[in-house]
Amino acid sequence: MQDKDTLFQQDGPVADFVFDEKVAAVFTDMINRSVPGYASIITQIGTLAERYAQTDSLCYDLGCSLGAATLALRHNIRAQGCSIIAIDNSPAMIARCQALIDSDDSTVPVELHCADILDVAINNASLVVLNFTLQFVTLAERDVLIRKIHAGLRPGGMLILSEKIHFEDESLNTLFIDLHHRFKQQNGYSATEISRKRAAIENVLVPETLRTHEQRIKAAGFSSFAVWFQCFNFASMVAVK
Ligand code: GEK
Repeated sequence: MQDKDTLFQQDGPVADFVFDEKVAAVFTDMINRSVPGYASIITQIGTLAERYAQTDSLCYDLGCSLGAATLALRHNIRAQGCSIIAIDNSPAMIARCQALIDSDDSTVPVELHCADILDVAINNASLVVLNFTLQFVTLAERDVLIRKIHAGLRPGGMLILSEKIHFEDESLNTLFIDLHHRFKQQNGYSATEISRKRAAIENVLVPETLRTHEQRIKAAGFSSFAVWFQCFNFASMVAVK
């Protein structure tokens, strides 16, 4: 059962954001009210899985949280012999995710692991999803992770990368941050909640520009790259090996 996110209504000092039990308990409400286009992105991850999941291959959901993308993969994979590996390093997320997977009726096999995505081997993959996860990986480790994903993908395999993004043009950057805050306000967050969440996440979530993402993806060896979704400072990209 998911609760309403009221985590940033409290007074007192703001600690760095962590994916603990309190966050896991409200995560679905939090991400839907905070990330413009989140529900559409999840739906279209399913559409891409229908097309890109290959026979006898693996689909990875890296930083799966409660498994929204995992479930979209599970319900749309049509290829025979395909299974899903979902990883998150938050025990609270994995426990809740396992319960949601157990109560789901699809027969596509799902393996859930509580682990750091930097430590997990990627092999025989036809689809890898990083849905708002790379932004939490340190800048120094992002290149290695994207190269590992490229190496583990089959030819023709796809990476789906969704991220909060930064704009080189400072005035546009400010505009999109403002519009994002307006989106959160429209979804019922108060100005205090928005500013406290911003302070909590500032050192934890580090956005990069679309240009940086494209350069990293091309440098890793992907043959094609496109932004397929964008709303303000949130974007989802695809890259094909
Ligand atoms: C969704 N993809 O609903 N290793 C494993 N997990 C990690 C790591 C890491 N190094 N760093 C962060 N995480 C999901 C939403 S949320 C996005 C992803 C957000 C996990 C972290 O524990 C959290 O569950 C998830 O990545 C990021 O489609 O909260 O903005």
